[in-house]
Amino acid sequence: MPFNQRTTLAQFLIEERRRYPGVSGDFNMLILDIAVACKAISAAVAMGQLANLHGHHGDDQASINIQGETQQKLDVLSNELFISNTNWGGHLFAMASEENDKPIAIPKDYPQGKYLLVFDPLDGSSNIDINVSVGSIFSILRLPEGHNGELSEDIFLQPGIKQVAAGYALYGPATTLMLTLGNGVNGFTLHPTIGEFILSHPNISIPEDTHEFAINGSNRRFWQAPVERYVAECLAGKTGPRGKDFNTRWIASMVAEANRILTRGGVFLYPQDNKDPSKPGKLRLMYEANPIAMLIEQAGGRCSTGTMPMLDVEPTSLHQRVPLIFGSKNEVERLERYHHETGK
Ligand code: AHM
Ligand code: MG
Repeated sequence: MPFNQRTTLAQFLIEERRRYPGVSGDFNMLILDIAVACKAISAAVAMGQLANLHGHHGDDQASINIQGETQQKLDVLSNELFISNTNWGGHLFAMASEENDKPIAIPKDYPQGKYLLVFDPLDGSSNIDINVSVGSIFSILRLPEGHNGELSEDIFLQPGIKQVAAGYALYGPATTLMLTLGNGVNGFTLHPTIGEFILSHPNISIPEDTHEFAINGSNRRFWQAPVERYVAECLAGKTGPRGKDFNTRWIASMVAEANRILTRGGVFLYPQDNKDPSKPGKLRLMYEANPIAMLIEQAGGRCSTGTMPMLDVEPTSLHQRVPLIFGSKNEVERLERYHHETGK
């Protein structure tokens, strides 16, 4: 299709906004700023080894983030790009990132706005050095009514159902942006020479059934009964209780798994297990599970902790971890049923 018949991200946002007369448009500018951050990160990731950005941050003395994980050089750069491309526009009151222990203030030189931006600047970054897809995840919340103007962690602690928008950019063979403004999910592909995100996947809908599931099988000895049962039944294939063969997938890059599921269905599990009782799952609620949950549910899929809908979880801290199950509706509902049946 010729370029002049394509819808750019800016055009898409403006046309969406026209449906709600009287809105300020601040929000559109924020999404466009996030898109610029993602393009900058995409460019850095695409340089690969040539940019000398592979490996750990801090030379020989690798630095460790709040999660206790080693920061890659590209984690640090991506975090800086996310912050510097979104903090100046006057849309945000504050931000929070996977890479920062505390909330991030807007510099005094810039006006403050009414939104909060929560993000994981480079998800799946253990995959950078091996040239496997990584991505950036973001969630937008409103500053709570009647806040006292103080920057504290508390203002971010809102359940996922309150998200105004969410999305991710995936830096794969093509760079794509999946976006929900609370009215379905639309996918955009970065045109590499024009430098615009172009609407390529309108109104995404996840098939209700699937024969693909993704879980890190190396944790099997720690799984709890409902997950053990679900996986065993899938692996039993055609002659087992499910009566069909399943494929397994594990990319170790959640954005890439989410993208597969938004595109052709499937189910992803990073459940609570018995490995470390202090950690209820590996992935983080505020900037991994919640934005993915909003996208998946807006596309007709389902996202759950196993025992409750993800979007209803009341957060207690910015970096809290949560069991995460998402994907094709009938599979996630089955997993929820198994959890309820075993009282887990
Ligand atoms: P990260 O935010 O530090 O990159 O960690 C999150 C990633 C997810 O993208 C992925 O699903 C998971 O960690 C992989 O975990 P594992 O190393 O257990 O396979
Ligand atoms: Mg992450």
